[in-house]
Amino acid sequence: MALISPSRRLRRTPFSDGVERAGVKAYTVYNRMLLPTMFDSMAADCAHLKSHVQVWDVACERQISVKGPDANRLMALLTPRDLSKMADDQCYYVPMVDQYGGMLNDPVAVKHSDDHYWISIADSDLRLWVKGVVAGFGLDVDVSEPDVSPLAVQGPKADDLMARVFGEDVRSIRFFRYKRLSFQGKTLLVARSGFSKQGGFEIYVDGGEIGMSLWDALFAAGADLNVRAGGPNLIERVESGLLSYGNDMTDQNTPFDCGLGKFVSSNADYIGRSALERVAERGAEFALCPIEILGEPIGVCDRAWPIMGGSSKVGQVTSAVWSPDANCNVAIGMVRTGDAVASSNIEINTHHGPRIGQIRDAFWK
Ligand code: THG
Repeated sequence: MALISPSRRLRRTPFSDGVERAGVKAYTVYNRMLLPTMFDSMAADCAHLKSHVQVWDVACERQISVKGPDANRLMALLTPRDLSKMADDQCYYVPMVDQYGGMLNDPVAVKHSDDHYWISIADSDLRLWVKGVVAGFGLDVDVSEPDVSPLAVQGPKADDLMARVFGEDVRSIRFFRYKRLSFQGKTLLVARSGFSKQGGFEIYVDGGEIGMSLWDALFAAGADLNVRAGGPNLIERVESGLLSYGNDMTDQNTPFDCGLGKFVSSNADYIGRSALERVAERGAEFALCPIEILGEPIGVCDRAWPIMGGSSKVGQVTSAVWSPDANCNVAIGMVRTGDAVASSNIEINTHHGPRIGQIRDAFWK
């Protein structure tokens, strides 16, 4: 593929200078912002992530701030997940659906208080939907995109690196909880979360001006930990079964299709509830599955690859990559549940040519 033309519409981040200095090799575009995806090779970045610590510019995980007396009511309308027990220092993975039960986004919600949340969004224009819901229901909530840019610190040495910059307090942050910790006189929200299964933190950098001093401080403190710049890694993500909105699911899928049924509460009262109740009754149409693609390392999956069961299409592969650790091509695909394909071989019409695939019952560990 040719290069992407830079322009003002394609937003830089507070960390872009550091990312460039670290020798970024590839970007993708996410929420109209640059998202670095590769620094060495995909495989080398993945191996490094699994044994050391990386700093990721994930500023493109933009925050939608919802603030006002009706914030709790708004959040409850937006997601089928029950938020009634969510604490003021907690983050929740929250699928969001439209009135038909179709997935609009799969953000992380960060609760400040009953009248203030951040919605840390995946790649879709969720803010417009949120504003529409506020208008339609006549809610007293202010919706904005603040200047808040997440910087992730991921990998097995993340605790050690973070403790050097933010103090020993970081070690006691529990999974999907946060603490407010100070850096150069500013208080930043630091959560134990992130888009990898290697462990780590996300720092919500409030105010772009301090972005580069934080970036530099992390690299200065972590030299002997072999800290490097990184980004969400396709190999690690597919091995771990972390879903990518727009790739693995769209508004044509319900949370049940995506294996996110455990986040659909039967107590909650949200937009799309009756649609999802009907789906729950009759069963999901699709199932998102780990799929092994046999044969040589496969090229990138930049369009849906039809999955054939005999002469009929039974699904599609939406993410695929060679995994050096699994020693096979690992993939994620949506397969029609009515078809008895689970144990048998399937054919995948990749745009690199046809391949045999096997549906697996678990992701690669
Ligand atoms: N961090 C933050 N914002 C984000 C992402 C993130 N916004 C965009 C995108 N990533 C949203 N999607 C996901 C998908 C999975 C997870 C987080 C965000 C995730 N899942 C865990 C899992 O599947 O094991 C935990 C889910 C749970 O049990 O709560 O972490 O990464 N700020």
